[in-house]
Amino acid sequence: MVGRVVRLLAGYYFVQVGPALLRCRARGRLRLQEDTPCVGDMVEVTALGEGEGVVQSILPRRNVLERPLVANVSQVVVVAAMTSPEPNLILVDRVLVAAEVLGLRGIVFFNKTDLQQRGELRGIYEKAGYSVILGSLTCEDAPSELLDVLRGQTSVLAGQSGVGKSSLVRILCPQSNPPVGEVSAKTRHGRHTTRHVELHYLPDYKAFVADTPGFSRLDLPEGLTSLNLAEYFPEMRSARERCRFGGDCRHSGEPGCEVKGVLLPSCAIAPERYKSYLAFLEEVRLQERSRYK
Ligand SMILES: Nc1nc2c(ncn2[C@@H]2O[C@H](COP(=O)(O)OP(=O)(O)OP(=O)(O)O)[C@@H](O)[C@H]2O)c(=O)[nH]1
Ligand SMILES: [Mg+2]
Ligand SMILES: [Zn+2]
Repeated sequence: MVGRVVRLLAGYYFVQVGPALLRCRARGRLRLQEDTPCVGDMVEVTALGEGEGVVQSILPRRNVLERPLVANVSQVVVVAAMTSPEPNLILVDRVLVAAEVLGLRGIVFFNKTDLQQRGELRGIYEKAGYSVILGSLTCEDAPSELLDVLRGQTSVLAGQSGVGKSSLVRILCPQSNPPVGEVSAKTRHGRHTTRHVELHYLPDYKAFVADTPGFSRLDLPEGLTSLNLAEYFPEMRSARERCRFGGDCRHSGEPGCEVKGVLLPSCAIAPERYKSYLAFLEEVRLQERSRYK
C-alpha cells in the first residue's frame, strides 16, 4: 500500500496510511540507495502488524523543497510576525524566490496582529501577486482565510524562529500538540523550539501542513543567474520585454530600464522588494564571479 512519510525519528520513518500511522524501517536495498525517504515522500509500504511496517520504495517525487527539506509540496506559506520577532522581509523574499524557482504558490502570513498592526506589509506582497493573510493565533480558531488556502494542499510553513509556525499547527491539529517556545523578552528572538520537519495530516481539510524549524539565514536556491533572477520576482517579469535591453537587463540602474523608470516610480514594485532584489543580485553576481574565475 501507499502512504506518506510524515516524520523521521531515530532511524524510523513514520508513514501515514489513511488514518493510520505506521512506524517503519526502510527495506535493506532502499537504505543502500543514495535516495533515502524524506518527509513528504509517497512510499510503498508493507504492514507488519502492531503499527509497524517496512518502506519498500519511494514513488517518483513531484518536487523537493531543499530547505526546509520536504518532498511533494504544493505551496509555501511564509510565516512572519508583526513584531516579536521583528519581520525580516529579506528572509521572506528568500523563501518566496525558492518557491518561485520550484513553481510553487507562495502565501505570506503575518501573525501576531494582536501585538501590532502593520497594514502596510500587505501591499508589499499583494503587489507582487501573493496572497497575504494578516492575523493572530491567540484565539481558538485559525484565521479563516488561512484555512481556505490550506484546503486540499501540502503546505510548508517556513520562517524565522518564534513567528508561530507550531502554534498554528497546534490549532489546526490539536492532537499532534507540537511544542511551542517562548520568544526571548530581551532579544525578541525565538528559541528554535522545533528541531525537525514534521508533516501533519488534517483530515477535515484533506490537507498536509509541514511544521519546520525556524531559520535566520537561507541560501538562495541553485540555478539563479544575474539575468534570470527577475523572473522569480513576479512583479518584475513584465520588465523583460519592456526594458531597453530586453532580457539582457539586470534592472540595477541601466539607462532605459523599465524597473527603474516605470515600475518603481509608479509603485508597481515595492521598494522593500526591490531592495531584496538588489541584495540577491549582488549575491548571485559574487557567485558568478567566483565560478568563472
Ligand atoms: N501574542 C501572540 N503570540 C503568539 C501568536 N502566535 C504565537 N505566539 C507565541 O509566539 C511564541 C513562539 O511560537 P511558536 O509557535 O513556538 O513559534 P515557531 O515559529 O514554531 O518557532 P520555532 O519552532 O522556534 O521555529 C509562543 O510563545 C507563542 O505562544 C500570536 O498570534 N500572538
Ligand atoms: Mg516551532
Ligand atoms: Zn531593466
